[in-house]
Amino acid sequence: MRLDVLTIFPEYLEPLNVSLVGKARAAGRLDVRVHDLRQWTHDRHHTVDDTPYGGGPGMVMKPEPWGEALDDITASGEGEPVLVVPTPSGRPFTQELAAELSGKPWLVFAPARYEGIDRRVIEEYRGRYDVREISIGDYVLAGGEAPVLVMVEAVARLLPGVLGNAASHGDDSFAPGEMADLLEGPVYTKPPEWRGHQVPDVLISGHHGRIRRWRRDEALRRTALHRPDLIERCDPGCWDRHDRSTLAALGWAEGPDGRFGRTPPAVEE
Ligand code: 6GU
Repeated sequence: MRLDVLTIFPEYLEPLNVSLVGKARAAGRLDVRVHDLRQWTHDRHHTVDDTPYGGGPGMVMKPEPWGEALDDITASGEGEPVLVVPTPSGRPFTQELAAELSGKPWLVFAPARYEGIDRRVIEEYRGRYDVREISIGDYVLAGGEAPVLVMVEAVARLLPGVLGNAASHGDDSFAPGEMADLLEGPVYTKPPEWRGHQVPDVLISGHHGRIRRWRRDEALRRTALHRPDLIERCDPGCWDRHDRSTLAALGWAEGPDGRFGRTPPAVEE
């Protein structure tokens, strides 16, 4: 997979040389190219921003450097890239979207600073490429570089051969499978006792069926506590009999449609 990142802070992308992504690059599975947007400016001050039309606070990134840079970068490869524009007003980045992007041969990231990029840049490339405006969560960052790091890590670990053990992402929170739609529960390693804290007996029991059940119960408890919206959103097919009794014991009420809710369903008069 080829990844290009176009930014005014190339040094912000240094973490792409480290750990999982760094190793994927070294192994030749990822071709990452970071570009300094200011290379595509022509004035002495390498200006990339200007005041907003219509007034208001902050500055807006000028269209010309982005246009010239994106034209050069996209002309330098084969086929059409997916253009990823990180923005808090984009659609949410999810595991599903990470998986979709991991199947693309070429991603070009365009992280902005200031109040964002002149809208005409998105309009221009919408006509030519698959353009995705993506947000990594409901909070506001000062620029799109940290979101690029987040998205690249989520995508890179899904590439074949990047994560050492293929089973490692099977039980990820948000990955499909037996634990689909549940957060991951706690994990333990040796020693069996540490500062008076014990590893749960069931994990040492060797009863694989009971271990799986316990892990699922823990995942359910944690999801109910931290992400009740995920429990409510699950269709009735998510839950087996044991899950239903676990949820009931956690104070959840089963509605007539088999979905669970935090409060008892309203009763018809
Ligand atoms: Cl992608 N960019 C910025 N600046 N802030 C964000 C974001 C992106 N996602 C959440 N907050």
